[in-house]
Amino acid sequence: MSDAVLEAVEGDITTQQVDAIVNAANSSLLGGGGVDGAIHAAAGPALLAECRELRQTRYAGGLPVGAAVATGAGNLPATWVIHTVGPNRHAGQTDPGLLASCFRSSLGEAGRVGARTVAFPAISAGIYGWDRHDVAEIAVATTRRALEAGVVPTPDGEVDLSGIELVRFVLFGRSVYDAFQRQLT
Ligand code: AR6
Repeated sequence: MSDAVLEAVEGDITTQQVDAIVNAANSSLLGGGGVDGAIHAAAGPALLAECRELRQTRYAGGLPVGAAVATGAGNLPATWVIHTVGPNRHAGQTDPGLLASCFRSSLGEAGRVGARTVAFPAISAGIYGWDRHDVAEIAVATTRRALEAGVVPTPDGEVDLSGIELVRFVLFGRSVYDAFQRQLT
């Protein structure tokens, strides 16, 4: 049984004082709009340089939907940015398992690097067109299940999540915040 705290706050993920923030990226890892654009703008060029390096090495073909990878965080208060690619509903990616995988894989990366506190945005609830209620339900249920299991399977083996003390969902706007808060109470 995990005693990690799960909470929702309304705010900007780029200013969070946590060990790792999760980025709702795209497969290119080279930036975009929404929270991805905000994170790259606040982190500065060091983040983009690390992402370019990943594209030349481990993820030459791009980061797959549902996968996650951690980098440093440039000028952000966080130590790590964990990039994940949510399913794009506008492109027909409607499988909730892909979205659940984003949360699970990101927690796995957090565990792997040793992050104790992690902030998530509402992955896929913006440009990628998912309903905020569906995102909130999948995010909270998947996170609870992974923390209770205490481990997540990853392509490189099982990762221990017992060091994670806090998962904070950082939501832009009242309606998304309310959707998450409903799942947490
Ligand atoms: N802090 C917290 N949440 C934010 C912030 C912020 N600074 N900015 C936006 N949001 P989106 P997606 C919210 O579109 O749907 C990018 O171009 C936003 O209001 O950022 O996964 C990528 O490169 C919404 O509730 O991500 C991809 O191409 C949530 O974050 C694509 O968008 C997610 O919205 C990914 O689309």
